[in-house]
Amino acid sequence: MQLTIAQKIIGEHLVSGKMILGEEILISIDQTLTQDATGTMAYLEFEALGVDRVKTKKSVAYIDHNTLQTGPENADDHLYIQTVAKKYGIYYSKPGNGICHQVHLERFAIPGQTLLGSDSHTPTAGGMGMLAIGAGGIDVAVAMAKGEYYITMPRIVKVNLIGKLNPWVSAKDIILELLKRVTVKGGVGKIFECVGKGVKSLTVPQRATITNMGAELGATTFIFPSDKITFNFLKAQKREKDFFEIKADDGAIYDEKIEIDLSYLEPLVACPHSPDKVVPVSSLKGLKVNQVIIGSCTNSSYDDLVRVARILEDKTIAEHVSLAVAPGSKQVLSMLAQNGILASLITSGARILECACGPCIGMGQSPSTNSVSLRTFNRNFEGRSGTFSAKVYLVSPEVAAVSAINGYLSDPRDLGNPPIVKESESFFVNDNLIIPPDDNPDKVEIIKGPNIKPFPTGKPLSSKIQGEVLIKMKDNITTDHIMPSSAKLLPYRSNIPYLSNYCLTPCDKDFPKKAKKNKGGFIIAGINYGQGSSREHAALVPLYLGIKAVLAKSFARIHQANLVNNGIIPLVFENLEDYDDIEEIDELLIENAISQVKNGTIKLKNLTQGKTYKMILDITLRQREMIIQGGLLNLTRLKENAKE
Ligand code: MIC
Ligand code: SF4
Repeated sequence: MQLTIAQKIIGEHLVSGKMILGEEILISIDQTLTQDATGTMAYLEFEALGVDRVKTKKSVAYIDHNTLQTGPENADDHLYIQTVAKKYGIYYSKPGNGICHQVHLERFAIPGQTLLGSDSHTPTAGGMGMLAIGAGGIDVAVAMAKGEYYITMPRIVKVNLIGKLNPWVSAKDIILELLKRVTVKGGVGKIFECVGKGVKSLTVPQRATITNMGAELGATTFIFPSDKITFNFLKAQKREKDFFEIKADDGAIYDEKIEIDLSYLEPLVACPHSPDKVVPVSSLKGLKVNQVIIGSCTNSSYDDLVRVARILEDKTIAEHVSLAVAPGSKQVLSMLAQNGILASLITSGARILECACGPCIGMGQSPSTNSVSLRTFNRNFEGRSGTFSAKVYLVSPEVAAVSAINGYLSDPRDLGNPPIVKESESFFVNDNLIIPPDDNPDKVEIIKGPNIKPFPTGKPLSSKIQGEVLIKMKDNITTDHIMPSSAKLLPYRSNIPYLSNYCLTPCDKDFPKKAKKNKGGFIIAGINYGQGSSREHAALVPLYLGIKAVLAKSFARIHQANLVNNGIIPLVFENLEDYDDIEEIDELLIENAISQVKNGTIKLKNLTQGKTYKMILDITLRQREMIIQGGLLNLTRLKENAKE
C-alpha cells in the first residue's frame, strides 16, 4: 500500500489501534521536549506519576520563556527543572542556549522519529521530517513516564508546492498564504504534509518556519519529507548519522489536497489580531510603524538573521522606530558574532536581545499605547504583546528589516535585487549549555522554590452537575484570553491559586470573582475555543475555580485535550442556534452525568428558561473514562494500581 510520510511514521510507531480516520490510536514517542513556562507543571505531574526514569530515547528540558528574572520565581523554577532533569534522565538546555524549537531542530530532531512537546509550536521539527506534536504538560509527563501518546488518527492533507519563490518572497509568505486559505480553525484534526517540486527549493530552516505555524492552523502537525537538503543540514550540524530518508510513496492517498504555486506568491502580512487576517504587504504600504521585532521560533535562524543583517548593513533604522532582534539560539548568536555580521545589526540601531522567546510571549519590549508593531513571530492575538491597544502585524524578516529602515510598512521588492545569502555549509557546534542527566539519580536532590505550589487535581464526576453560566464569549477565544501570559504573570506558572485571579479577565475582569463566589459554574464560547498555546494552565485554573463544563460551538485540539485531562467536560452544541439562546446567569443542570458522559450525548437543562439542549461530547471512550475519574492523572494511577 502506498503511504504518506505521516502514515509511514505513525505506522512504524503504532502501539495499538488501527490507522483509520477518526479512530484513537496509541503511538510510541521517541523524544519529548518541555519549556520552562509549561515545564514546571509537567515535571510536577511527572513526579506525581512515581516513575524512576524517562522511558523515551531522548527528553530535553529547555529554559527559554521565563528568562526575565524580576524576582526569584523564574530562577527558582529553572533550578527545579534542572534538578528534576538531572535525576530523571532528561537533558537540560540552560537559559541562554536558545528557543526550544530552534535548538531542537539544530541539535536533536531526527527524521522519521516522533516528538511530543509541551509547546504548541513543537511541529517546527516537522521541517526535519519528524512527526512532532504539541500537547499539554500532563500528556508530555505521561509520554516521558510511559513512552506513549494517544492521538485520534487525523485527516492527511497534501500540500503540493510547485514553482519557485520570487526574490524577496519567503517561507513565511508560504505559511501566511496557507493561513489565509485554511484559517486558524481549518487545520483541526489534520496533518499537513508538503510534497512537490517546490519542496526542493526550501532549506530546512525555511521548512521549519512553515511547519512552526502549523500550530496557527490548529493542525495536529505539519511535516516535510527528509531528503538531500535535510542530509546537508544535519551534516552542517555534524549530525549526519541522524539522517534517515523519508518521503511519501508515489500514489499515496491523501484525504485533502491543496496546491500552492510559489511563483505566484508576494510578500504578505497578517493583520491584527489573528494570524489568518492575511493581505499583501503592497496593499498596506505606507502604514507607519513604531516597533519592529525580529526573532521567535518562527524566524530566528542563522540564515534569517544574516539576510536581515545584509539589509541593515550601512543603514540606520528610522528615527521613530525601535528595532529589537532576538536570535533563536546560542549557535545563531555566536555565528553572527564570529562572522562580524552582528556588528551590522548593532550599528543600524537594533537592540540585541538574549536568545529566548522574549517579546513573543510579552517578556519585555511591550510596544507603546496604540502603536503599530511589526513582528516576524507567529501570533498577534490582542494583548499578547503586553499592550492591549497595540496593533501587531506578522511579516517575514525581509519585510521587517526593510520597514525598520523606512519607518513604514514596505514592500521589499521596491528595492531591486535582494542580498544573496547562501545556505550555511557548516554551523558552529558547541553543546556546552546542554547538561546531560546524571547516571546516579540517587545523588541528585530536587530543589523546589517557595513559589511552587501543589497543582489541583480533578475529583471523580458526580451524578449531578448544576451551576450558573458565568461568561458567554465569541468565536476564536485564545488561551491568551483564558490564561493571560505576560512578564508579570508568567513567573506564577507553578502557582495556580495566584493565576486564578486573572482567568479570562481580558473578556470579563470580574470572571474570577464570579467563579469564586459561585464555587464554579459553566463557560460558554463560540467556534475554536482555546486556540493557540498548549498551556494546560488554561484548564488547570478553571478546574481550580470549580468549572465543571465548557459549552462551545467547537474546540481547538490541544485545549480540548487539556480540559479532558483535567476532568472538565468539553461540550459542543448539536444545534448551533442554542448558543444564541443561553444567557449569562442562566442556571444549567446535567442530570445522571456519569451515564450521560458514558453515552456521549448529553441533555443539558436550562432551568432559568425551562428548555433542554442536546450537547455532543466528541471525545473517545478512554477520554470519557478520564472525565468520570476526574482526569488523566487519576486514570493513569488507577490503571497502574490495577496492574500491581
Ligand atoms: C506560546 O507561544 O503561546 C507559548 C507561550 O509558547 C505557549 C506555551 C505556554 O503558554 O507556555 C505555546 O505555544 O504552547
Ligand atoms: Fe516562544 Fe513565541 Fe515560539 Fe511560543 S511562539 S515558543 S513564546 S518564541
